[in-house]
Amino acid sequence: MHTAQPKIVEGHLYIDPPKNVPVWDIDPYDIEILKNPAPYYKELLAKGPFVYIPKYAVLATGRYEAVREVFSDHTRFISSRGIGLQDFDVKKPWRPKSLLLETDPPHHAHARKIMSRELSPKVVRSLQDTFLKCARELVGKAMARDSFDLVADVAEEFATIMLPTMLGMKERNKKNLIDYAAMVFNIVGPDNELKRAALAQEADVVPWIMKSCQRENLNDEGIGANIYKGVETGELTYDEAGMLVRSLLSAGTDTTVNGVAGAICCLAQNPEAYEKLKADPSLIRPCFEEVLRLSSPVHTFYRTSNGNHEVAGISIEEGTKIMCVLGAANLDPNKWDAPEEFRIDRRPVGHLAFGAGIHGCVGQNIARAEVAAVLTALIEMVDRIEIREEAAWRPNNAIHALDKMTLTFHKK
Ligand code: OVV
Repeated sequence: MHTAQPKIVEGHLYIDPPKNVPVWDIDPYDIEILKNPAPYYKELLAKGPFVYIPKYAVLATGRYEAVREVFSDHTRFISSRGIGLQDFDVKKPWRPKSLLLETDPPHHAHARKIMSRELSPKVVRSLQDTFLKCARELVGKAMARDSFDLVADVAEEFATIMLPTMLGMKERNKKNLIDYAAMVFNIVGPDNELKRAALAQEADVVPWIMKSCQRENLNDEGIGANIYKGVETGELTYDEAGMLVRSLLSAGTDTTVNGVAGAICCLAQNPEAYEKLKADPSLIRPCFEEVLRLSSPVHTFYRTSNGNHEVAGISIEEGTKIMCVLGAANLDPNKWDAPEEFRIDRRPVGHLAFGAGIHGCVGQNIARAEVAAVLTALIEMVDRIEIREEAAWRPNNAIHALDKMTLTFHKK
């Protein structure tokens, strides 16, 4: 006699559509949707707090209130089973789980405490001059050219110079950092071309990343060495310290690239906003919050329901993967007035670009300081941003990523 096997879809348990939830026959990972998600976000928001997507057997939400509730309740909606489509209780993860992203309390709190300390406001302040110097150099170089690519020449350069500098990495390898980031974020998606291409790169990229996380490949001055100090005090094992450094490489590259690129892209597309920013530098920080709300560099992450729970009157079965569409939540008209408008003085408190709850981005103050440095350099030096070739998008299963945008910086 054989026992019935549970049905598995995309590495997680199959669930039937819950009662009262519209079934939506769509592939949110279709390349065209990943490149231009706005119409999909609109439809998702219009359909109600949740939809069931049969292709992946998941519940999806883009509504601000529902996404916030799921993200804020780490006891019901957990991360240790993975923040992508795959359930780590069903199928083994592709890499050892992150001690930060893919854990729950109480383990999570220990890693989080160490990382918050190493990325504290004091650390951020100590890095400000370094960020500004690099920003001025890159803006200057871009300005000296007739035209340049915002992504490759400014955003990727900035992120992959600053990350190794902060961490104290002895070797900088732009390509490996960019490729690893693309892998990590594509792999949280479904078994599509993007995920398969990412997995195929493993042998070329992962050994270098793991090597770079080792103590001997970090100098004595950076955040990396500071994390390893926890080994001496007995707060961490050597391997755990390496894993926390790995988290910074995983989470600190693509997010920063798209934070920087997103900011300059929005300002290029909205010249009146750029004029306003030049006239009032105190808008630099609110401007970046608005860029984050409008562009949501991380567009989608999941949680897994660890029991039978209810959100917005909908029953959610144990083992359900909940697709939380941050990009849609940041455009929800129930939350934001004229959500499609870029208003640099909006001050969009509560946007979900950095997530929410205990897993909210631990590097967010670093990100803010980095982009503030870039925008400071920009308004000091650049009078006008001209678009030579409009933005093209690089499809990714979790990142709304700019691929290329050709610009000219006109000197002040
Ligand atoms: C992709 C990502 C985001 C945030 C954290 C991590 C990875 C991690 O590896 O800890």
